[in-house]
Amino acid sequence: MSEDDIILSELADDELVLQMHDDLYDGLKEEIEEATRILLDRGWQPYEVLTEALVEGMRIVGEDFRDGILFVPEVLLSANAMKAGMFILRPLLVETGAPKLGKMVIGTVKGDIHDIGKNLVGMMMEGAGFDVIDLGINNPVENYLAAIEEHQPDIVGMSALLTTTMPYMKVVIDTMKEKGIRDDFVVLVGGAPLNEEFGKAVGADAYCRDAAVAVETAKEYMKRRHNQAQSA
Ligand code: B1M
Repeated sequence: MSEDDIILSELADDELVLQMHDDLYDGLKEEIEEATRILLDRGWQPYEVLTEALVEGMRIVGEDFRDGILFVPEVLLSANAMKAGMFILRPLLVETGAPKLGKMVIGTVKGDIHDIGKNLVGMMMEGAGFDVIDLGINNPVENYLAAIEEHQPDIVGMSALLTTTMPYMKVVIDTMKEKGIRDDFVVLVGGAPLNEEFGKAVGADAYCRDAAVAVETAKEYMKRRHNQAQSA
């Protein structure tokens, strides 16, 4: 060990979080795992570690990716480091013992391989008491239809991170309309380039800015469905 080596466990919380942003930027998986565990041991809530250390770190990566300072191979390493941190947090976020609220099918749309945000939404939804069927990435409309048929979810969730793939959400919703099943499900959409207006334009029930909003929105719609069923 050289004199310059940083001992993560000796850093104060705020320094450690900044160090995690650097380590995520540098794609240092083991350091991210170690620091994630340290923050948890210090009593941080899993959601705080997720948002303040990991998601914020990835936001910084995204800026330099956009500006041509980082390239795909480097960002892939960052993504792997982030996933390693999320892997540690997952059981803590998922196993809350919340009562079952409903079922969601979620996937990233065709042409798009970004899955970190979608995975995060899945975890948070599970933590809130939803059964989640994760279709993974690059899903053509047929995959959504097959999963709808097989699992009969309450909610269909779609994720897109590219301006070139987000219009595909309309393909899925239009196909659901053609088949006469659109109104049987709550359709929620999300992903960095989307906004409220886009969600309305493609015919989704709601656009969800982040995973926490997705959970709140899903709960709200489940409450409405429950009330409708009772008054029918
Ligand atoms: Co990509 N990429 N990428 N990338 N990548 C973006 C999206 C980009 C904005 C970067 C940039 O230029 N600043 C840009 C898109 C530009 C655009 O379309 N206008 C971009 C590009 C261009 C590309 C490639 C085309 C690059 C290339 O090949 N030249 C290529 C495309 C590949 C493809 O999909 N076909 C590509 C590839 C990659 C990697 C493979 C290297 C890697 C993905 C690894 C992986 O996911 N396994 C990657 C990454 C990591 C990013 C950035 C840096 C980070 C994305 C991320 O994970 N964020 C991203 C920059 C950015 O977004 N600022 C970028 C963290 C995550 C927690 O946030 O995904 O937004 P997010 O999810 C949030 C919300 O959006 C929301 O909740 C989540 C949690 O709070 N949400 C939902 C997301 N999905 C939801 C679904 C819901 C509800 C809410 O359903 C109900």
